[in-house]
Amino acid sequence: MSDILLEEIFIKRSQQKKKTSPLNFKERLFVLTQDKISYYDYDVDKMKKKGLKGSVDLEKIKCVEVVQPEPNSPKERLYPFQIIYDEGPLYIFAKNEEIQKKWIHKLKHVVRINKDLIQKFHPCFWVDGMWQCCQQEVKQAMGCRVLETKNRGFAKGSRRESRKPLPPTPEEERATRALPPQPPEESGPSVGMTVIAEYEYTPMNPQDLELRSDEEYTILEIADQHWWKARDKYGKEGYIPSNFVVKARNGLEGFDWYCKNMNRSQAEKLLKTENKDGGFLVRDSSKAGKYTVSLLTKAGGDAVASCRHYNICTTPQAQYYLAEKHNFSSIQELINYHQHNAAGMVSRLKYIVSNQKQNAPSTAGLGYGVWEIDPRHLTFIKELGNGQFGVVKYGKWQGQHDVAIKMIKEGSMSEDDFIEEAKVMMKLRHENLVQLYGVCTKQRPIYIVTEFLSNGCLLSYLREGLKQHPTSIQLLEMCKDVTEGMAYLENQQYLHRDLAARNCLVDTNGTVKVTDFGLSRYVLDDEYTSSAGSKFPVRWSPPEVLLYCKFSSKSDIWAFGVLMWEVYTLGRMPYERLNNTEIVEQVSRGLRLYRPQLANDRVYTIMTSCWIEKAEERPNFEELVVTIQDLLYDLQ
Ligand code: 4IP
Ligand code: ZN
Repeated sequence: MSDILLEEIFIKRSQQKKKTSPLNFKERLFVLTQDKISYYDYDVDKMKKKGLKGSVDLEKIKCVEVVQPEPNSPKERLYPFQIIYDEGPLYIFAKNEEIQKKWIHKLKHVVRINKDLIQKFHPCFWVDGMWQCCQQEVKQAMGCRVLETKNRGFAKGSRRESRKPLPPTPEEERATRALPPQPPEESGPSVGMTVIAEYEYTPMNPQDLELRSDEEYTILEIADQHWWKARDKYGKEGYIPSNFVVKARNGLEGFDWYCKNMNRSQAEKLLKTENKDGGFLVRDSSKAGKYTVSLLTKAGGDAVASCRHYNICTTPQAQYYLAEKHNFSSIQELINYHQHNAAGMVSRLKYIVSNQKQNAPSTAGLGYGVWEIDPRHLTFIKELGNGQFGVVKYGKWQGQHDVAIKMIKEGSMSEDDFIEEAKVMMKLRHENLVQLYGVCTKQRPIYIVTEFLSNGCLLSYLREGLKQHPTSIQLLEMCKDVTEGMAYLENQQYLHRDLAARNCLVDTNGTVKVTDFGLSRYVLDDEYTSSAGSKFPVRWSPPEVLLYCKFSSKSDIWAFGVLMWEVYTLGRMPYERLNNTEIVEQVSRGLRLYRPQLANDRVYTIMTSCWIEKAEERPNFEELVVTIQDLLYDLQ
């Protein structure tokens, strides 16, 4: 018998497998194991499990989701969820929201490797031959709502099956076609769309348009993914960086307290920097589509401040509330109320903390269509260090934009090849990649101009830069940042070839960004490029690279495993006691890095999955993002 993962008494609605089956609700003991969810008759007085009533094989499950309770439900049926499998939905009612969430989360986790997961479900019950949500009358009709969180996941060490939803059966197609058109799903940018500026943008070129934060703009042209042509409210037109604006979507973008894309540890960091009692912000929760209020308190006059995080909960009637049930129909009303009333929280929300204005993201290049930079527009402020290609300096572009400038030592790089490649690199843009702004190629030495990150290189940051002992969430978030940037590169089919903590940088918020991707191809130094060379990253390389120079996205994965080990050892040197020759020999014979003290088993399992001998059995970055996200979710 396999181990019990969860056990709970729930109310279950009869599944009415036959048209004549009664509709009734029975209390059953539910038991979740690795391969089944089973329900039993239960003797309440003796608290004893009796006969097995039914079960569902986990591999048959296609979806697990909440259900909107029916209007006027009795209080024991306020927290329903559904397990959809080939027989239809199995409706189960939890006692409270916490148990409901716990089971849904666990079930989603165990079924995420299933191959028939669906992307659409019915948010309401099937009652009397009709879906209450969409009035469809076919029980098998395709769901009318898209899942908030995508069904994605993977099985470690095994090949992942296709995640695509099954094509609809003819019956499902017929059923959906008879319906009125569905509300449009989340769509990409389009001409004519109205956006709101999240950041100020001062034109860097005559063709650019100034952005004033919180103002609306109309999109006129999307010829380039990073630079859109837009019109402001005065009718002025020009190019804007697409990542400075957001589609008016959840209606929160205009509020100073809303910090989109901010995670828990960044929020804590920002609140602690401001260090004001009652300082707060609203951020996206790690659960998609949800929001969290992060609040700093110096309760009891303590000098040491601490942060509290409150999830914004929703009632079945789509009302919002925080700690106690004071319900509001919008998040802004809820925040407004709690700015005046603590109502269950450690304090009221006294002081808005926002980073929107100070930290605008990087643009793809310095203005539309510009990649050759005039060196006269650069000022050099201080030396940051000495890299593979020579000196790196911190400076300003046009006297105001922070930049890092790599001055390429002559003879260290195959420059013509690199200059060609720079045009491709300029188009790579992701929050977790250090942005290439442009190059100065008309003089020698040539310069590479990139985004500047104030906290420097991740390796030194791990060794000396962390002010306090890092929390497990912080460490994992650093790793997650890297996987997100790398998943983007992987998606663009771009290899890094030298991923390591020394090739990542840390910004003011503690966000980690990957840098120097693909650059190793232009290095003119045999010690660095040949796997037998003294500068070759042997400690970050898998056996197939060490033995046959076979680079692939899976060799980047191996390197990521080593980087993760560097994070969890706070910057130790991998295989400290061995020299390069010994490493080649021992790693090909199966030696692996040990489990760092700060890494628990789940974290170490991720590392070791990156070091599977057979490259094709290692996960890819997108899968790692999901695994790490799940782990983070469990930690919060
Ligand atoms: C039964 O009603 C019970 O509700 C069953 O639940 C249910 O089986 C039957 O549905 C339903 O007819 P009576 O007790 O009035 O006979 P349990 O097995 O927990 O006792 P499910 O399938 O929901 O387990 P049908 O559709 O199987 O008949
Ligand atoms: Zn429906």
